[in-house]
Amino acid sequence: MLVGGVGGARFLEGARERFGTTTFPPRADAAPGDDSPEHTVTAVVNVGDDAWMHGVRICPDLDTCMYTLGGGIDTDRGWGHRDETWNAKEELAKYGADPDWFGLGDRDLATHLIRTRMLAAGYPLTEVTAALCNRWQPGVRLLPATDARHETHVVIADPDSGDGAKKAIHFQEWWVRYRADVETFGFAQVGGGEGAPAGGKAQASAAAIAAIEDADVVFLAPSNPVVSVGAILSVGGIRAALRTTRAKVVGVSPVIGGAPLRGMADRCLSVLGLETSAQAVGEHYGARSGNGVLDGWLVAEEDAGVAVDGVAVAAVPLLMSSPRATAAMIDAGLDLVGL
Ligand code: FO1
Repeated sequence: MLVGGVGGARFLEGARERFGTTTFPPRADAAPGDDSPEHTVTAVVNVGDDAWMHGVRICPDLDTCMYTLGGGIDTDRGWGHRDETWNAKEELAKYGADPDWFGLGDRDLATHLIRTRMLAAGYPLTEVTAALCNRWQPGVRLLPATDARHETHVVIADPDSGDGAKKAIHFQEWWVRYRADVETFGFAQVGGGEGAPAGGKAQASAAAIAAIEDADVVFLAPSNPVVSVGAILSVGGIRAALRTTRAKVVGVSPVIGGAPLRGMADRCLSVLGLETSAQAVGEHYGARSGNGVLDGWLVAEEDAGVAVDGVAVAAVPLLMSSPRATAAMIDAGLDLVGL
């Protein structure tokens, strides 16, 4: 499953419901050939939202998936801990420490401190994530798409300059501080550095590539097609793995009847000059028989009639109103590609 944050976490709850719990990280005492489950669920998670703030490394989509599946998410916000407090955030603001617009919760801070300490000790993000999941027991494998930096930055008209100068800001500033309500010209992945070949762009982790290559089926969750799924597809090696895996690849439309379910997919699509429709997103992902990544495309019943060259399309209920409802969507995807 290629997933982003809130929508991705909800999709994973359905996958866990449908395929059963995957022990992750694997129990150290697992007896060889133990009664391992018939299926395992692996999520390749977007790291484009990740950011350094106040000296700690924050991984919003990995944390949203981990907290949601581990039962610790704040369900109203869709991100961060429930029962959260904001003392550190308030104290930082009193020191005038930037940024003061990001919701850094006290409980959440512990996750970032552990992650930052482990990264500083040289552990790759894949291993840091497994260590954090030891506590949360999400019931699916959570893998960052890459261990390298691959942040989404956004080119906007600089609100502080009168002459329409442009500047690049981090996705979190665009999303949280400006709510995307600023003239936006494009997205860029800022990456490479540690974990990437010398100065090159971020490469997918071996675990993420293996998860795609060894899969029976791959789903693109109904996450933001630009800054979540798109940011995963832009990691070196991911598209190639999707195009060569023996697994069938099924996408789930994040747009129902011309409107995105949550988040700002419409805003992101318009930046790329794409229409906010199940048709446009399906064509954007494209068919594996062409130069795209899809074998199947699930659209909502409101979008029946959508056709994408080279891609099998089915119109089914797409509201992830419960894990059972999402599991039914997954079954529809399996049927669509003959599994
Ligand atoms: N989203 C917000 O809209 N406002 C916030 O203050 C905020 C803080 C935050 C802290 C930790 C975290 O893991 C996620 C957080 N998010 C917040 C969500 C974050 O911006 C995600 O990148 C988006 O939801 C897109 O997935």
